[in-house]
Amino acid sequence: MIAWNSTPVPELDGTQSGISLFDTALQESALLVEHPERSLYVCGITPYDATHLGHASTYVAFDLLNRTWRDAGSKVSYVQNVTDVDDPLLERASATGVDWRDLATEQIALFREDMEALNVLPPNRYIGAVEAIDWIVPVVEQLVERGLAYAVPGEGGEPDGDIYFSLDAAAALAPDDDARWFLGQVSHLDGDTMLALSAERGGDPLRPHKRTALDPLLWRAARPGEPNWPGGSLGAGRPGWHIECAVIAHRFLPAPFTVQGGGSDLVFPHHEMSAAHAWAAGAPLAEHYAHAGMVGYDGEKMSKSRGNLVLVSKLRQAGVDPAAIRLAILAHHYRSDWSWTDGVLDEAVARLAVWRDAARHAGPQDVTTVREGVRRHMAQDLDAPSALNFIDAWAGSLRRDAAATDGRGLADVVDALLGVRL
Ligand code: 5CA
Ligand code: ZN
Repeated sequence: MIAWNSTPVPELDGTQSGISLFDTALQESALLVEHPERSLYVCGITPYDATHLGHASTYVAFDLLNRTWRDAGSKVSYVQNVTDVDDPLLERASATGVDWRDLATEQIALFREDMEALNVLPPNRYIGAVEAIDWIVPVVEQLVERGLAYAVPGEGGEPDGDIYFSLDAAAALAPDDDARWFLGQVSHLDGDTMLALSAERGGDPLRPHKRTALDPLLWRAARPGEPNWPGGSLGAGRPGWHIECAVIAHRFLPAPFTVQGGGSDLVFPHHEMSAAHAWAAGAPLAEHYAHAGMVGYDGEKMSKSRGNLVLVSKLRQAGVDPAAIRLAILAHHYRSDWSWTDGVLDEAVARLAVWRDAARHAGPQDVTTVREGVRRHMAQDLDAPSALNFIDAWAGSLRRDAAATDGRGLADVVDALLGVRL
């Protein structure tokens, strides 16, 4: 699948160093060891709805990590998926009477435009679930052969042959291996919370005949009216959600890769189960797990059913400068949960105007001061709000009689490190 266009990142003097990042699995900030190569997998969209501010905020968060690594001189391999076949997409398509493929194609196109407008650097590989089916099937077949996955009989008119992953079998693999996976490794949740979240987020803990309630689906046998693909010894069907990301990540990135990213709604079950699948299939998933906070609207969860989605494409159509949208997102720490309001956008518009004006009066010393100040804050768990405050303070104390410049030096710093175009 084609990603979106990349805008060249301005080259800056000096380098970033000593980057720390909060790791969900470790439950504390981890100092990332210096390395010339970094690898990142961020869970992509399920394309049944246009990009809302929550999605945008998650991709901007990991774009900051990408930019910070590049600023440290590392080469970054970045992979993102698109869940272009899954229950929510099929349900939305049939509810609105459109072909699921057309719905996905339309929403992916809009997402690309939104990402480009927000100056989010594209992944090196942008891979759809449908494209990945031929790679997923042999992995699931191998799990079945090794007794790590099993078929569940259908009931009440459902077909036989849905394949589930055995969490108990995976947890029992190589118990002496320090890098082994165990349930709760990523999320650290208790059993009741896991059961509740599994039911809420695409799992089926109540399905009869599973070995344990949390066992996730690896392969869904073909049903009438649902798309399906050949599955070799599994029979026709389509892949489960967690195996999609585990297989795509390991096909294109080292095992383990540096950071698995996504919104905090993916900690459990998605990243817990992807980590389990990867481990059972042969290698740990990621060295670190990082999660962006959830964005709501005026204090409520942003959701289609509440009718309160703030769409990036709608804001752009209304003439809002995408740099202001990005700046509004950056005013909140990537790990915090926050709410979009009109006030948040107004503040960002005002801040952008102040910065643009100040940039034209920035001399070489100002460029160095801002570059090093922003670098210092970004190295500490991508602390963009503090970086923004630092630039505000610099702009506020700038001598207005300073000779005017073309503003590029300062604009390059803000673009390279924060992705905001002045
Ligand atoms: N396709 C799967 C991931 S493999 C998926 O979760 N798709 S999604 O379209 O629902 O979400 C896309 C990304 O946006 C995910 O990383 C998700 O964690 C993040 N996300 C979804 N809603 C919000 C929100 N309200 N605030 C912040 N991030 C969000
Ligand atoms: Zn994913």
